[in-house]
Amino acid sequence: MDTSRRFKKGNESEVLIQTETNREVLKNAPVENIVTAAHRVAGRSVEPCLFGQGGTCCRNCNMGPCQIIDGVEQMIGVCGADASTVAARNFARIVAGGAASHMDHARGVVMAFLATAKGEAPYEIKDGIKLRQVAMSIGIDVAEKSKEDLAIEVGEKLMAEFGQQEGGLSFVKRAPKPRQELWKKLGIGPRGVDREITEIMHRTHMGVDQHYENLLFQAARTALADGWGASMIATELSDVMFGTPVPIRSRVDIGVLKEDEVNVTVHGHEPILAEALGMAARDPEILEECKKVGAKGINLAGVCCTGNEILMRKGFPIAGSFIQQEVVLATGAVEAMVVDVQCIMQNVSRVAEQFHTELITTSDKAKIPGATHISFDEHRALDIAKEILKRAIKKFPERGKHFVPVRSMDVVAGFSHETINYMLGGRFRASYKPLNDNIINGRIRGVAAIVGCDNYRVTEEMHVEIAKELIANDVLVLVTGCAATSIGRTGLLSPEALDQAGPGLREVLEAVGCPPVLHMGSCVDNSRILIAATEMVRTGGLGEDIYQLPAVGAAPQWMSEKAVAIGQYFVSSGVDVVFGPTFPITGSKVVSDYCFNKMKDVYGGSWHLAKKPSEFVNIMVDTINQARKDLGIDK
Ligand code: XCC
Ligand code: SF4
Repeated sequence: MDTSRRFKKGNESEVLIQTETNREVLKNAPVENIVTAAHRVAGRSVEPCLFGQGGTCCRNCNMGPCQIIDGVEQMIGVCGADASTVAARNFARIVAGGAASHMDHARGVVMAFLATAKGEAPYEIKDGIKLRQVAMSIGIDVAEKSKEDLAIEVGEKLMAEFGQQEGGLSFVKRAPKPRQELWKKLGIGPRGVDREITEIMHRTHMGVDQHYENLLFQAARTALADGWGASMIATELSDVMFGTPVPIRSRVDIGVLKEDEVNVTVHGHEPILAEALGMAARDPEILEECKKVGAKGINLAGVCCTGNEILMRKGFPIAGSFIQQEVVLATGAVEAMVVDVQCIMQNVSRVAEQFHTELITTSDKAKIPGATHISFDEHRALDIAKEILKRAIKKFPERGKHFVPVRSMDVVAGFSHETINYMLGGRFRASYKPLNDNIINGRIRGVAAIVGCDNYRVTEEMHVEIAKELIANDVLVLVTGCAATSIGRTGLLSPEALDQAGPGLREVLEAVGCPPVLHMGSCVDNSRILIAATEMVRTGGLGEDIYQLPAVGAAPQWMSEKAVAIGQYFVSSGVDVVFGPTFPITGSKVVSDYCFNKMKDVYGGSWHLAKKPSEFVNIMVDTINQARKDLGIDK
């Protein structure tokens, strides 16, 4: 909804704050004049630039910036670039930005994994079974190898794929055979994790690749290097190191902050720092320090995807999603916000300054003025985590007036692909067969993933409305990222919400005690959905390739470049994906037609654009119905 457009500068009464909890906190915050992104959206006197929004502003060289108007001859670029070239170039760079984030995240995970396997970091190889499965899936002989030796071999093999120049990525070989053949035929099999990004930056430089389709193929190749490469590496090795998620109860929303404990929020993405903080929070030395200041302990709560990582694996609560990061601090009850990388708004620093809260940056890649920087190194993870917590403990006596809302909601998270396999497949024979059977017999119509960010420019609770409609229509809903948190706030991640599901879905899930919406983790964990989809294909009865599955994805409030990279790897894997309310190629008719229609012929799945929840639901349900019809299972 474009409500943001109506706001005049400084008209505070028209600031639309999203979520009940955010409104409650900001109304009762102990400090007046807390400014959040919602206020800045309202206060902007200029509307978003239409060229930027539609993807037709080019500033790739200094003859520009050139604003292109599709179809107007005098409004092509100085170099002659037309709307399709500029939109495709910009789109490719968005994918590159998003994919690079996941690649660097994955690199960090592999480095910590190797340090762990060598006994140089305070973590352990928790899931030996998954380690063996991962090793075998990438062609490593597991016989007679110690857990540590095997882990070193796996870590080194995957690490080498970052800088690899030729050949394919190991995990790509997990995809259904016809899919791999299609990628080969199209020439878009990723050659190395990092190489594809460099090539996008090169090809989008002034005067290089000027064919939109060729550019979009490279964007697809880079996205695949993310989904079937970086993100999958991050998820799989994090599971091996920190434990594969199993169903776990916890709570989400700002009310998880505690009156009598030192509140430490951990915000960003990489699980490595958060896991160390989790370990340190239980350390006797730290608990002793807490006692000295009159606190009962450390309350570690997540924000954004770090939250999803430690919720899934350890059951730590989530204090807030992306649109709650400033508001969490506005309670005045947070001693420290510890951040690593991605999705951290610079303004958290200003809000922290209004309280006793210390903002601590930990990645040398991500510093913020006003924050304390403590460089994190996995080799000394526990010592650093303790140092951070001690600083937070020192702040506890300084906590002044504060307001913690009572709001928080029960959730059950931890639906890794292994868990789904096990829960829906039965205790004795884990398999996707029962899920496939229930899709074939129509109790479950299909599967829909709602992923990605929440966003200050979208004021409707899109995720929630879409999820409710889908489960009522017997569609199994999978969620990740901030979409998962925002849906969690409304109770849909709890088995009690099953009464909102349609009769078929309800019958299947009630029998196994699952909630109607399954939390599959953080944004890199979208790779779990790729594996689950592949398993459904392999199990049989639903076609030979992913594009045939009655499955669909959506990111209705996307904000970050990562969401676009994720969307593109789903599309290139054969899944129809719905984004909105805007999409950064609409300034070019040719590229729009290519992404929204022709990609369907190329990949079996394409992009779709929707604005309202009902439009999302219609496209998603139609996609599922069409797939059922094509499979001949629609009775
Ligand atoms: Fe960031 Fe991942 Fe988006 Fe949330 S969903 S706003 S990317 S934290 Ni990933
Ligand atoms: Fe303009 Fe072409 Fe330079 Fe882009 S590359 S800024 S379209 S002249």
